[in-house]
Amino acid sequence: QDIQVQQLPHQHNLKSSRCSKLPSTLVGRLDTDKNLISFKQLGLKFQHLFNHGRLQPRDCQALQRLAIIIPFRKRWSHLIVLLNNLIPLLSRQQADVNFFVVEQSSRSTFNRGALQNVGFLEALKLGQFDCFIFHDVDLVPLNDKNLYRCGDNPRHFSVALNKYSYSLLYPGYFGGVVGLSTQQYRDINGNSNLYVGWGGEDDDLLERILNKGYYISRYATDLSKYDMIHHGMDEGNKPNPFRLMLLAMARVRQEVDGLTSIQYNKTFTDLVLFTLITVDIDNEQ
Ligand code: GDU
Repeated sequence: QDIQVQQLPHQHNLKSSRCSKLPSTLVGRLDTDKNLISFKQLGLKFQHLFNHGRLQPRDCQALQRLAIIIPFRKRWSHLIVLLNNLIPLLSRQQADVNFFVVEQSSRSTFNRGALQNVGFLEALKLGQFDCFIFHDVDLVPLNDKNLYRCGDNPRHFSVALNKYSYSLLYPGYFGGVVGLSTQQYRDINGNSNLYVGWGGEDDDLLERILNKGYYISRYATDLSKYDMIHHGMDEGNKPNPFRLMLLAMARVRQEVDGLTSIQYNKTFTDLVLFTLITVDIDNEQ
């Protein structure tokens, strides 16, 4: 059942000049703040930067309007650490952002690709976004010159993870944190909805991108470092035994499996720093 949600306001005051491509507020290399504060403290710490759930630069007009989509279930402590680090970083980048936490209800096996599709479709009902950044909840960027913006091709941001000694897992790795413009994500028909459980959906996304004639871009490794917050295997997200079989047919299914075919029910909760979209996914579609 849909709950009526207020449209997000457009730019709340007209700012004369465009923000700089490389703001002077950037500091470069960062350490992760792993302190576990409460959501209330988080809200109090950052609410002055937000207007109706939207983080915006004060004195200039941002270059792009971003939606950050976080696929989510039962990782509240990770979400706190992520927001506590990402909000000040994006503020220094002079980004214009709304955060959408897309939470899968506990009834079905986790489906990261489908959650990302829901985030994209629902965000666009609430505002006009140029750039979508799909962001795992446990990855914290370690350099604020890792600019959260979309380009002519889809971008892979999380290239070098502490877990893998800051080297790329494999050349075609496209998991973790990725950015696609609204047009790019539409062109590829989003993610596949068919990867139920852990693994494969990120490789499928790359297949869809390449099949539509795009390449992937990456920043230099030094800028693309992330801390992965330690976690074990989650309940309801076992490795998907069908993932390689699905991947073999990724390009064949692309037109009929994705944004155009997803079925779900959702509810919204508007919070100070993000919109929580709780979703029932039909994994049998
Ligand atoms: N997630 C939850 N709750 C869960 C399971 C997953 O919130 O119960 C979300 C989180 O955002 C999490 C993301 O899904 O960060 C990815 O899940 P995992 O962290 O369990 O997976 P990995 O750490 O192995 O991540 C890698 C890539 C992911 C994705 C995944 C395969 O970094 O982008 O491709 O493999 O599904």
